[in-house]
Amino acid sequence: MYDLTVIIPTFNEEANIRNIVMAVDAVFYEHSIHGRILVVDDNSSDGTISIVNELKGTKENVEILIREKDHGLSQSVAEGFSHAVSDVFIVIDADFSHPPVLIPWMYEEIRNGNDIVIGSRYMEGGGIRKWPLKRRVISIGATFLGRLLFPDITDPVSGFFAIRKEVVDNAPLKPRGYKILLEVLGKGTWKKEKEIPFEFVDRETGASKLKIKTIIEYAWQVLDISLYSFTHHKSAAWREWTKVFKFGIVGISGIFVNMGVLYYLKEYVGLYYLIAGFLAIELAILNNFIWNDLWTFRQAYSLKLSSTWHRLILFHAVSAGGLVINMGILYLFTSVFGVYYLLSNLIGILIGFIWNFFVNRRITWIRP
Ligand SMILES: Nc1nc2c(ncn2[C@@H]2O[C@H](COP(=O)(O)OP(=O)(O)O)[C@@H](O)[C@H]2O)c(=O)[nH]1
Ligand SMILES: [Mg+2]
Repeated sequence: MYDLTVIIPTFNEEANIRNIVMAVDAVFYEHSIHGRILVVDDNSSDGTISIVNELKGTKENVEILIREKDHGLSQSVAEGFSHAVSDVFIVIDADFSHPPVLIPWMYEEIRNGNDIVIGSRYMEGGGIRKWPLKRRVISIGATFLGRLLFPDITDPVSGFFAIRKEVVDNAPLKPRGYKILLEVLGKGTWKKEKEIPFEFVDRETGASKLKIKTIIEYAWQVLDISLYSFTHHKSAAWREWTKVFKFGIVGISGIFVNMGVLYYLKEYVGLYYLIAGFLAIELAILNNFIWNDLWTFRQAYSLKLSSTWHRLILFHAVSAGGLVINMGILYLFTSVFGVYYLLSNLIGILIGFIWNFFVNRRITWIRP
C-alpha cells in the first residue's frame, strides 16, 4: 500500500515524461515518501507509452493507465482518482509547469489536516512565467468566475493540487475540459483547504492544447456547480450561497431600520428630513454591520486577525461605494437610457448589493 499517488495526465509527452517521472521519484526518495506514480495517458501516438513501460521495468512504483475513449484531461485525472488506492492524491502536469519539489510540502499540509492543498499562481509569492497576454487574460477570467463560487481560494482552477481520497470518493464528478480542480471543489466533500504559492513555468517542449471549446465548457461547468450546490447543501459552494442569503436578509432589515429611524426622527423629534435621513442611513449601516459580524460572517478568520473598529471602518467605506453605485445607476438608467426610475433603482440596488457582498467578502470578513 502506498501513502501517496502522484497522478500525471499525459498526451503526447515523449519529450518530458521520462524527466518528470524521474524528478517525482527523486523527490520521493529524498523525503522518504512511500509514493507511487500513476501516468494516465490518452493513448498518445508518440513515444510516451513506451517510455513509461520502459521505466516500469526498473521502478516498481510506476504505473500507467491507457485510456482509449472519452479523451480529455479532466476525464483522465478523474479516472486516476478512481484507479489509485492510496489515501492522498497529487495531480501534476508532465511538462514541468509545476515544480515537483513542492510535493512533500503539499503532502505534509494534507497530513496537517487539510482536505485540499492547492498550488496557487495567484497568491503572494506565486506567479506565471512566459505566458502570452492572451493566455493571461483567459486565465484571469476563468479564475474570476471560479472565485465567485470559492472566494477564499485565489487559484480555484490550478492544475497542481493535492487531495485526500475521501474528498472525491463519492463525488459525482462530471469531468470536462481542463478545470478538474473546480469540479473537485464543487462536487467533493471537504472543509479545510490551503494554498501554497508556486511559479507556473510554461512548457519548454511540446505544444499546449488549450482551445476555445475549453472556455465554453468551463462556463457550463461553473453553472453546473452552482446548480448542484442548490440541491447539495453539504457542498462548499452552498456554504457560500448561505452567506449571500444571510447578507441579503440583513440588507432588508437595514431598509426597515432606515425607514423607521427616518420617520421617527422627522415626525417625533422634528429634525429636518435630510439630517434625519443621514442619521437613518448611519444607523442602518450600524445595524447591518452588527448582524453581518455576528451572524453572516461569524466564522471569518478576520474576526481574530482584525479589530471590530477596523472591520467597521471597512464596512462603512464599502457601503459608501455601494451607495455611489446605486445612485450612479439610478441616474444613468433613468436620465440617460430613459428607464422608469423605480426599475432603475431596483437595478441599482441589485448591483450595489453584489458590490457590497463581494467587496466585504474579500476585504472585511475574510477566510471562514
Ligand atoms: N490524459 C490527457 N492528458 C492531457 C490532455 N491534454 C493535456 N494533457 C496533459 O495535461 C497536462 C497539461 O497540459 P498542457 O497542454 O501543458 O496545458 P497548459 O499547461 O494549460 O497549456 C500535461 O501533462 C498534458 O500532457 C488530454 O487530453 N488527456
Ligand atoms: Mg503546460
